[in-house]
Amino acid sequence: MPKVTIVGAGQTGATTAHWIAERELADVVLVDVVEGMPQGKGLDLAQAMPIIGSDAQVLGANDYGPSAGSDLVIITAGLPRKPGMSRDDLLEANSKIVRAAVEQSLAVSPEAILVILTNPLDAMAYLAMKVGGLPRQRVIGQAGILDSARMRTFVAAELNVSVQNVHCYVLGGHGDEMVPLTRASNVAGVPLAEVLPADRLAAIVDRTRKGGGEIVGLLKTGSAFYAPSAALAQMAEAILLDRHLIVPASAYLEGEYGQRGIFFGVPTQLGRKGLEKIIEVRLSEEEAQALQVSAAKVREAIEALKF
Ligand code: TXD
Repeated sequence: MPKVTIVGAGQTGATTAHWIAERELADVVLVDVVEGMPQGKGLDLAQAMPIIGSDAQVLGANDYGPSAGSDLVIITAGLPRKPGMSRDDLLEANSKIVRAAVEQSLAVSPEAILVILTNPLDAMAYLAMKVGGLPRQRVIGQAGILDSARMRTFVAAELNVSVQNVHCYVLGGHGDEMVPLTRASNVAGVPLAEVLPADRLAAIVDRTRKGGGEIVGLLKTGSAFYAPSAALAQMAEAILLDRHLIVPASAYLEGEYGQRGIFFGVPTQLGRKGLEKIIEVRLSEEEAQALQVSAAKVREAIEALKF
């Protein structure tokens, strides 16, 4: 069985371990700095496996020893937002945490692919690639699957259709300037604009952009974790099972979409080597402009990084 290390055994980390182990995608090692907590969650999850019928092994630790030889390292370690905070407010504190996580995990798993979740997402993925000295194929940030899933949920509820019939693509940085591509989004192949009145579509786009903040405002003590961890599990599956799956994710751009030197949400193809391809779709003038605004925000966060 492949091996996945999840750094950060908090809300998203532990729930990701749950999805991955339940689906028997890999053995899972949870690493966290809090004494006893990852061990306790690991043991609890391991004891759920006989009931679920999965032979995945789950284990928690405070050091990286047990994580040696991982195929995939998922980094969720870091502070989440509190109400009123933007994702960029987390930059300084989380930089140190992500840096340590990358160095220590690669020291024992030099071949691993890294998937980053920690916010501010695009800047943290950039930091991970630079600190690890890795090619862009091996570092991918999670944002787009989640943002697109939020939009899919809202559209499906509005039209009373199965979420499986709704396909949405949200690109750009993982901030409130993200860009829902309404032209490329559809319900069973029919463009959204043909099935939703313009004002309803605009309301859904707006709610999608603020989707993370909506949940932070409700939870008050943390941020969303069920949908973000489901997104991480989908990326893990695409990579470990070499699915060549096309999903929106944050990747390092080398000229695609007119951007160079930043991580940015784009349609990616994921498989055993990590990022296999960035897919370029034709954009309207308006979409291209919105992406420029979003890219400028991401660039600002990356320039603020000190490492
Ligand atoms: O779509 C996305 N990219 C996001 C991003 C969706 C959801 C959450 N997103 C971000 O992930 C969020 O803003 C945070 O920056 C991270 C983690 O969110 P989570 O909700 O899981 O936070 P928790 O529950 O506070 O868990 C973080 C854990 C906690 O147990 C800490 O003890 C641990 O990280 N931590 C560490 N683990 C290992 N090593 C170090 N250095 C470390 N520092 C803290």
